[in-house]
Amino acid sequence: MAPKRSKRAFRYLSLMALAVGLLVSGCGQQYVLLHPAGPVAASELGLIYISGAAMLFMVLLVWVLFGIVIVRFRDKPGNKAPYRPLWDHNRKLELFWLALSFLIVIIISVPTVQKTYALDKIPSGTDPIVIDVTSLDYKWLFEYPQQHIATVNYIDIPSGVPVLFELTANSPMNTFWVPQLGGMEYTMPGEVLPLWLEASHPGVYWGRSGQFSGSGFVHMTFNVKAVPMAQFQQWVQTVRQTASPMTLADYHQLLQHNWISPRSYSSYPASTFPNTTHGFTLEGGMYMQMKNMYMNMPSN
Ligand SMILES: [Cu+2]
Repeated sequence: MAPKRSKRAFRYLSLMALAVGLLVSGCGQQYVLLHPAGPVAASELGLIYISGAAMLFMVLLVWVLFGIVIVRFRDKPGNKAPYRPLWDHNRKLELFWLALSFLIVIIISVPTVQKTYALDKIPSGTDPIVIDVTSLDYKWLFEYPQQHIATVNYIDIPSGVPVLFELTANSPMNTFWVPQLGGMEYTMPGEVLPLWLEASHPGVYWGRSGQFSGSGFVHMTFNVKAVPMAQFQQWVQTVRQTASPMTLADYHQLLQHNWISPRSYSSYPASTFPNTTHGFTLEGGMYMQMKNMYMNMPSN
């Protein structure tokens, strides 16, 4: 190729790379993770930015050094750069990049550990709304122990109030995830894990299972509708008055391997959610019983 043509090809290629870069960098509302709607998610986004910045710094540093090296040490007539084929190490340089790595690990880990512990506790002075979450095949069951109502595949929560989710599973493991409100937490048979989240403003926030759990996994989505407290109380009243109660038979229906549309129940049987202090009840721990069975097997 003639030098002039290769120069033109290079120019086209750079323009194309620039265009692709611009097209894919459009960060719209579909990237829910980057649009936190509550204090937990906002705090976690801060950590994502810190890690991202630290990684970007390293990547840019390597690219810049790479550029300098290929320009400066290129084998061309009149190049005055030193040629030292037997050079193998430099204590000062090694100390420098070792210190830099340590510094970056400290920059990432200090705020991460701080925020992880800080986010573990519900802000004091506020009474959270409690929602008991059970992941089933392939649906989400939400029980409100304070309001004595239950829903499937959707929840209403009051905005500006912390919500304490108590998470378990009566199915293989899943991950409870509402990206705009905060990070994921596992739902596991035989375990109850707490996770508190809060929506700062009214809105509808998309939630889903973050862990593949079988053929109906894709249907394990739910909307979290945050509304002002008065409207939330109103909704609870409406569910109590208009929905039908959940019987044990209904609960066993929910355990079937299928997927269903969102629905509400005016009440639910006391035995469905595992009692955290008294171990698992018969209805709450199908998979736990299996686990016990395996654990009690003779191990010879
Ligand atoms: Cu993992």
